[in-house]
Amino acid sequence: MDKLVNLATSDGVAVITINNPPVNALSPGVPEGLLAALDVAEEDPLVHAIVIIGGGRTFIAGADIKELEMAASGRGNGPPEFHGTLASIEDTSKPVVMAIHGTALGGGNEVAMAGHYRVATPDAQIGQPEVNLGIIPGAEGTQRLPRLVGVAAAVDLCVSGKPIRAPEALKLGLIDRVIDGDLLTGAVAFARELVARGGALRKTRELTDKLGSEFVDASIFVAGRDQARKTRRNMLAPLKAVDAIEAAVTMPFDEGCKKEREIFEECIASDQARALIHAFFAERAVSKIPDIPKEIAVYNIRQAAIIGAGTMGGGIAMACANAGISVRLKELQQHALDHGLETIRKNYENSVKKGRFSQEVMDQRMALIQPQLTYEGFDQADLIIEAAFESMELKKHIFREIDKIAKPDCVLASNTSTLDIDEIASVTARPGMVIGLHFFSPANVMRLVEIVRGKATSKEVVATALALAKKLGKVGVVVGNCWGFVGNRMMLPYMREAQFLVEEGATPEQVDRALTSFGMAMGIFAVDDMGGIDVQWRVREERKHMEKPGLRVPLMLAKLFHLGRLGQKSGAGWYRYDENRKPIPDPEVHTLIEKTAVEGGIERRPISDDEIIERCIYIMINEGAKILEEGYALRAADIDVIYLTGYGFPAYRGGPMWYADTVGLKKVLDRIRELHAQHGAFWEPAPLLNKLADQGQSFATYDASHDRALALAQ
Ligand code: T1G
Repeated sequence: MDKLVNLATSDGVAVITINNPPVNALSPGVPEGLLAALDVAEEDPLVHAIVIIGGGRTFIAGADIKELEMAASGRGNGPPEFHGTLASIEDTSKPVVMAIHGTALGGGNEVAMAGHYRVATPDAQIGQPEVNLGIIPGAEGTQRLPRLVGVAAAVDLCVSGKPIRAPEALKLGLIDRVIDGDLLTGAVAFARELVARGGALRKTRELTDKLGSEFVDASIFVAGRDQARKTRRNMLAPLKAVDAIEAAVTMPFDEGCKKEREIFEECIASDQARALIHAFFAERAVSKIPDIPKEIAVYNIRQAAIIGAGTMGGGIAMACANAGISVRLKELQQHALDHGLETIRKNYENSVKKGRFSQEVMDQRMALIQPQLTYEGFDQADLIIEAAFESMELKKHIFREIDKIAKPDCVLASNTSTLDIDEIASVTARPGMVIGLHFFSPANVMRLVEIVRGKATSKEVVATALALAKKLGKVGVVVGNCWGFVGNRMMLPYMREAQFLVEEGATPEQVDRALTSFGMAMGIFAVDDMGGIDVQWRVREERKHMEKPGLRVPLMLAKLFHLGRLGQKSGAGWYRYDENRKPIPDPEVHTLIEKTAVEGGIERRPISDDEIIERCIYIMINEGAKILEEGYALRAADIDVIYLTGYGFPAYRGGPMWYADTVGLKKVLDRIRELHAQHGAFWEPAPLLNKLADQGQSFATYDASHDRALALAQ
């Protein structure tokens, strides 16, 4: 056969191996190779059974998403089609056993379900994650899956997009055996048993016993649509997946497949699919740093040490322990250390209660966290992370101390969210080993880590930080060292604009409602209250000297701060909070805003939700463009990943920069120019935005040409 698919036969069993690294995607040539191998095996009289297996680390991880990207943007020959391949597998006259290891995802599981039997290793992951790309299964998965696992389980797998492990797949009837030993050996033995047993082959498409009926399943579809609306807010594909599975119950197999195909093509032509496919590749591109070669040496992080057991320090310690890295956790005073450790324990106990992992796993993780009041053992650490109070003087003091203690190849990191990494590094004798690791609260949950590259930070240390982020199961995005780096630098004008909007006539709850309808995970005023009005106020005070004189300053934050309305922590901020920390609109705040506006000479007027979205999102886009042209972010796509994984921006909009491309840079710029005329300097269009819009370009084309330029520069 060819290099993508090969065939080997021994003792009557043909083994077809797919070799399309890195994840055996169904790229062009793979289905064709599969068909060719099947034909040979089918024709070979010495062959009595067939095993299909993936070469390398996984079975088939789905259709080739690059092909889907082409199809979604109307390029290429349309979305891939696998009907012929699937029918050929299923209609083979000899038992076809699918041997699954690693992942069988999307088209991978659809190929597997076209086989007559499936076996898998215990840790294999099987699922239909297509909704995460804004599409539905498009290779008959919505028709075969309910026939194997029942309608309810099929709906859950396709709406959640979450894979299941082999033992659960066995329970559901998706696979027929879990192979503990060598997979291929086990699969071939299973195939031989089938030959010995003989009898008719089980074709998934002919199975109906688990389909129930339109009447019986009606409540499942209602529940499925509710689940989709609740857990995948505003997303098209999860609802469409339920429609396709419903067709499996109401239509014969072939009609159901046609219906699925129609829905699939509708989804792949949607903005949501384009945005989510962009997000998929953007998240994988962040680790590619043009001037850092893939094979560069990285420091091995086995032992970490953290300074500060507060909210951030405690969360970072958990993230390390969860990844099997032992952690020394230092605090100044016993009560602070006890409080930090108690919070960690409570978090783990909650996870055990929710069945996320066992008590035994909790104990193992707690055992990896060593609380202490001294620097004992810090001289053995491979990484020291400072997570102390956000004060430059305090951080410099700590870095002077750890610089004296740490071993030469220890990476020194600060979890600062805004302060100058170069200034912190300047107090050490090893600025090349200093880097910013900006985690997001709760650090044991949030996926984003902004990796702040200082002027002196070595390439090895940057690569080590990227590898560490991957090891912690997080997304590390390399950013430059400017105030607030990327995420918070864009957050500041966003918060400011939202506060101007309430001074001019909107209410905090109206702004938050518009933002959450747009898809933001939380409204900006709810975020403010969660982070703490005092924290915002301190950031504002620290930045005062950096603000251009004469520019408008939001008036409410100081009012709330001086009234002691610090947000959730004080029971009131922009909202009032009940005992369950539920935000309640507060007439007192409305009155305070109206009074403050009068004092500030601000005329109030009705504000539309569209204006709220434009002003809150476009100000971020404009700041993002400035960050790009100043070189503090490598790609617009990196900015998107930061907002998708750290700031609750809706994935189905692709991130702020991709969203700008979807709206059209010309349209965004025209509106920004209007706002500039109305509201002044804060809205001065970024030169890069001017240039790209005037040239009919997009941030996506900017990234492509910029990547090329950077690659050429190396
Ligand atoms: N197509 C093309 N490239 C893929 C790919 C795919 N399906 N999956 C991964 N890659 C690339 C990825 O871009 C990266 O490239 C490298 O492989 C390693 O990936 C018909 C239409 C399998 C769990 O949604 O979830 O089937 O950056 O860094 O962390 O109904 O990749 O090195 O150049 O993520 O070990 C459904 C997507 C498709 C699965 C491995 N399938 N992949 O994770 O490695 S739609 C999916 C993943 C479909 C059918 C429909 C993960 C993984 P590069 P990685 P990883």
